[in-house]
Amino acid sequence: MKNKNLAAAIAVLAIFTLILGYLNAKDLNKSSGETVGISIISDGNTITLNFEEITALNHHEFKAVEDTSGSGPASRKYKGVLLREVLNKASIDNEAITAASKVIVKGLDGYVIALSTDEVMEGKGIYLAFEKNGKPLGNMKNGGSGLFQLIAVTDSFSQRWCKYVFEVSLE
Ligand SMILES: Nc1nc2c(c(=O)[nH]1)N[C@H]1C(S)=C(S)[C@@H](COP(=O)(O)O)O[C@H]1N2
Ligand SMILES: [Mo]
Repeated sequence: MKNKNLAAAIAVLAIFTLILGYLNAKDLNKSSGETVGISIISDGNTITLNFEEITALNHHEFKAVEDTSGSGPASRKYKGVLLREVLNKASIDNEAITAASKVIVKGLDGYVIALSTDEVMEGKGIYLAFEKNGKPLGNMKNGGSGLFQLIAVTDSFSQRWCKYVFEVSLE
């Protein structure tokens, strides 16, 4: 009887260890500068879409002027999906987007930007990009700006072009 209890206790502890290890590994992934997808938060619900689910949406090619600290302003060709369509994919319909007051986008390094729901609904101009000049954006770890970078096409100093996006929330 005693042995049985002991075996059960060990089994429970082993399962806890596995769960904690798994959660820790997920966090490690984040702090190492790699994202696997984006968490979409609305009304207290979180839906995580992975890279494949996001890039399976309609692709849009667009040109935008990138202005970084390293290079001056330069026109680049991007490929991405509309942020609105990503929200729709996460079961947030246009009505729910319009009812919110703003959309907050967060990058792994703590950078946070805000968009108005009007901008998001407009149907052009607010993208989650994943390719620049035909190449993947890369990630924070390898000196890139992805896997996804939020691009607000009309921002003249790239100030809201949030790199390393891991979370989008409606507020
Ligand atoms: N995640 C993240 N995105 C960001 C920033 C940042 O610090 N972190 N800086 C913004 C600013 S102010 C500019 S001009 C562009 C280019 O910044 P970079 O020169 O640091 O690449 O990215 C924007 N997006
Ligand atoms: Mo900037």
